Amino acid sequence: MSNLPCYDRPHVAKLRVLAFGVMMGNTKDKLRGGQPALGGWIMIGHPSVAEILAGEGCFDWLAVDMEHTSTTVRMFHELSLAVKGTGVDLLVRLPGLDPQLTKQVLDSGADGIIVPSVNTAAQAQEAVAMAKFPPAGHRGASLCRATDFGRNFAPYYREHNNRVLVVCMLEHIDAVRNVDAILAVPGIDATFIGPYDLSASLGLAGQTGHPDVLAAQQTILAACQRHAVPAGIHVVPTDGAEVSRRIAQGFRFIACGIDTEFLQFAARHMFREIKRG
Ligand code: 3PY
Ligand code: MG
Repeated sequence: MSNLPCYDRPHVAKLRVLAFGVMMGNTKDKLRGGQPALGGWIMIGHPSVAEILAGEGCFDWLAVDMEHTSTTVRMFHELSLAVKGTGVDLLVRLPGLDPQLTKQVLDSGADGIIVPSVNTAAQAQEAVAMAKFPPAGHRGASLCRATDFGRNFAPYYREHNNRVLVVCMLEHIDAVRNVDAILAVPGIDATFIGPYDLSASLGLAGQTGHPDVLAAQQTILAACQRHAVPAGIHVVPTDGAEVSRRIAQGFRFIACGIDTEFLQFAARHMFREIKRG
């Protein structure tokens, strides 16, 4: 594999131009500065997957999916070790509003949480509260890995509430209806549209390009812009041009595919080339 930074490789050159000069760095700082923060999605819970993706030097963040996989807290801990020192923020998509699991993944080294199906302001408030230490929230304090087993307790505790990333997924038509109330909740660092669940909630499961689904996405995007909360979306099939289009549309917190999709895409692409001769 090339040691060149990914932006110096031909296959990502277009992304560099269209992505407003994105450089790897701190996700939260980029979002605060109005810059796109590009991520990858980890469904295969092996540390090598995290190590390979982080080693590409392109992703601002990687999210470990604990909603739709069998990934355990112990596996997450190993994934966190695999990206240590890379500068990539490691996030967890939780299975739901789960304060216990939130404590465990943050204690193991997660830089933030992505909470699925936030449909009401009360749910958004709980999403923020479970990620933060008192008085802002109710995360418990401990001498866990995140604090370097206590050696870094005081600075970690002091800086955590400001540093932790809280992303609320808006992926149901109820969330679209309540979007202004949800976005009025302080402490949401970004929203994130799940196009599949959003389509399913409209009775259009999987029809992510249906005009009603796109209209719901647009309502969320416009509301995020009104409330100055970075809007996010999951670009599921591997498609750099679509990522660039979403950035141009105004999205800022973007998942650029999934590890499983990257594998399928590369295999299909290769066999297509072989067939073409
Ligand atoms: C969805 O499309 O519903 C998702 O959750 C994508 O992450
Ligand atoms: Mg979903």
